[in-house]
Amino acid sequence: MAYRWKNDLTRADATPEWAFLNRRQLIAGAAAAAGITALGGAARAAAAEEGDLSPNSWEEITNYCNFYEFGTGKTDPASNAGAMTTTPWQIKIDGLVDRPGTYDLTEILAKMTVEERIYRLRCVEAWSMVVPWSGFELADLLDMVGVQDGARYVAFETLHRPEEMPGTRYPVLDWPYREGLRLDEARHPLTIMATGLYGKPLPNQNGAPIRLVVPWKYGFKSIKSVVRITLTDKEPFATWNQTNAREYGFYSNVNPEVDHPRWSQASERRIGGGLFSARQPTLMFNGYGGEVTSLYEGMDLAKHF
Ligand SMILES: Nc1nc2c(c(=O)[nH]1)N[C@H]1C(S)=C(S)[C@@H](COP(=O)(O)O)O[C@H]1N2
Ligand SMILES: [Mo]
Repeated sequence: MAYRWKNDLTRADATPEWAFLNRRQLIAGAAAAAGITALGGAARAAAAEEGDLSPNSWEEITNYCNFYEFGTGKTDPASNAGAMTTTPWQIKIDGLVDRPGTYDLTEILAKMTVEERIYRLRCVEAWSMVVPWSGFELADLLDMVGVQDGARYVAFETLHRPEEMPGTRYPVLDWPYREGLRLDEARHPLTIMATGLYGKPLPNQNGAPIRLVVPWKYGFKSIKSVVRITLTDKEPFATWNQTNAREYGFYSNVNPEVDHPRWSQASERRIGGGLFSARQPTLMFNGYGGEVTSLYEGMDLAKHF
């Protein structure tokens, strides 16, 4: 696997995961030795910045999840997702593509470049994490199947297997979970299909064996355990958008200036913040504005939220 970081958190470039861990241990050790209150302004600022740069722990990322197919509680996916069979895994790719078909994941992975990306994840519920994914660019998969001229959107579908997914026995959502992106969003180099976490295969509760990750959008756009990808000329069905269009837009770009009807989106609670766990300001496009603002030129982002 190639280790390469691109368009991720500042200063994180080319720094392997274990370097973060070591640096965090060093800071924790220094704080303990000096006594918390002895932390000067500079050290505190450095530690706060470190907090922003450090990925959340494996335990945090794999135990605090949203995956309603396994229940609506944050720890339900960790408890229940073990029942999901993920091998073999096939993805049906259809619609406006030159080479539609049902592809084995192993066949896809043989052709993709898997690399590590440390991304912020901002849930629409106003909590956030930093996650060291491994995955490949969705654009490469789209090139593999050949996108036809008329295609404007990409639709995604999660596995729907009630016998392994207890949450889908209840009409909480209109199963299967579905999501969609505009084609230019899907082709953006920040958009990946993730297959791993901390260099290990993706745990079931995080969307094994393959899930979408779109770091500048609210977490629910990053659909898990994908079994179908369809190229279309129309805006596709998106589960949360269809469930409540007033509260969840099709775009759902992270935007601190557009509040959810029931809560503010101006700040977020970083999971596992510990000592420095004060709410932190939410960044426009989750901090990826430099890369993605141009995708939305001329659009009213309060209207197309
Ligand atoms: N199929 C499916 N995908 C899903 C969800 C879900 O319930 N079902 N939850 C979404 C939400 S709300 C978030 S915040 C992220 C959470 O990803 P994580 O649990 O790996 O952190 O997954 C998204 N993908
Ligand atoms: Mo979410």
